[in-house]
Amino acid sequence: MARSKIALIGAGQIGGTLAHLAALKELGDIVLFDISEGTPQGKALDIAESGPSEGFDAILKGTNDYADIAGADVCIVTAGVPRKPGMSRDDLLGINLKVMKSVGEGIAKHAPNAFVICITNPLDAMVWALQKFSGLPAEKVVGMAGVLDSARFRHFLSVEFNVSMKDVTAFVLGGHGDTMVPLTRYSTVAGIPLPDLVEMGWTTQEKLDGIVQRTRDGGAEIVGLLKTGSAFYAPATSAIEMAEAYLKDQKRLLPCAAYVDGAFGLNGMYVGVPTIIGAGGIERIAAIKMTADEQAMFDNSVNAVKGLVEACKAIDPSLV
Ligand code: A3D
Repeated sequence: MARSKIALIGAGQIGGTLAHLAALKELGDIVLFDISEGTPQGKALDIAESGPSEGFDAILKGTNDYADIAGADVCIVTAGVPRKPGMSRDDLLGINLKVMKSVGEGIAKHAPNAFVICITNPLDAMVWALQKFSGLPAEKVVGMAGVLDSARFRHFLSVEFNVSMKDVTAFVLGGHGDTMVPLTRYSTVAGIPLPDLVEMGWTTQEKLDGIVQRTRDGGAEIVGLLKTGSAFYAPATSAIEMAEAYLKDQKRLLPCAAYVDGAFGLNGMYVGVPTIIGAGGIERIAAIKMTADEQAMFDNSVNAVKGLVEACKAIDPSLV
């Protein structure tokens, strides 16, 4: 059977890390695309030269020509600009919307059957625009955010409880911004929900509230430390988890920015919800029950995403 083909649109910090991880995991052959001349070629060659030591079999190619992504099974989009200290994700909207137009057209022309994972911020609005610009089926275009936000939450919780990260599950839903919704009731240590762990005296409500807030600010914390850009190792790892779920038909239940039409009372919009990812792309949305408080937080987040989508429509009236 031929190897899968993974196209990475954007060969910056996340794009390069994605290429490295995809090669190490032998997910397929890899094409790195970028408008910057030399960057994708240099990164592809550098990673290919790590192959003999690592012992992976993957062909890596760097390119500035969309024709090279032809037939890709998965496209992961990081093209655009990241945040600098003092910027919110929403400040990136105008410039990255233009980038989504060219990327959407490139994918539609050369890789229309791909499963497309968008990472470019502001995430929920950019994945919505990318689906519109590409015209690909909504179940094949998805945004990566919930896996990362949940991983951050899981990491902080595993440190707080001094337990293996493997045993911590967590759910962060809603838009990928300050209004994201870490759901403590659905987050557990090996099945024990966080509110029970508070009752058991493993932590206090105050500490848990602090961890929830640190999760919401997780991206900004890294931006503040790096000063030159935003996180890239964990974002790349999260997108690879999603790509692998698709390529291997794993039917993983992962929180992703998916097109929701009907569930959660939403009428056709992208926002972070629990999804099943398998060979069909987004195969199912898990419409979990929320308490009135959780629903209010989720609605607040949904409204923030709607505002960004309206801002996109105002900039580009072709988006309806
Ligand atoms: P960076 O290292 O700057 O890489 C972006 C790359 O995009 C650069 O190499 C650019 O040359 C390239 N690029 C710009 N315009 C185009 C274009 N029209 N076509 C193709 N390539 C282009 O950024 P990064 O890799 O650190 O981050 C990429 C994006 O991911 C940013 O928008 C970040 O805000 C976003 N991001 C999202 C998350 C989420 O959890 C959703 C996390 C971290 C970063």
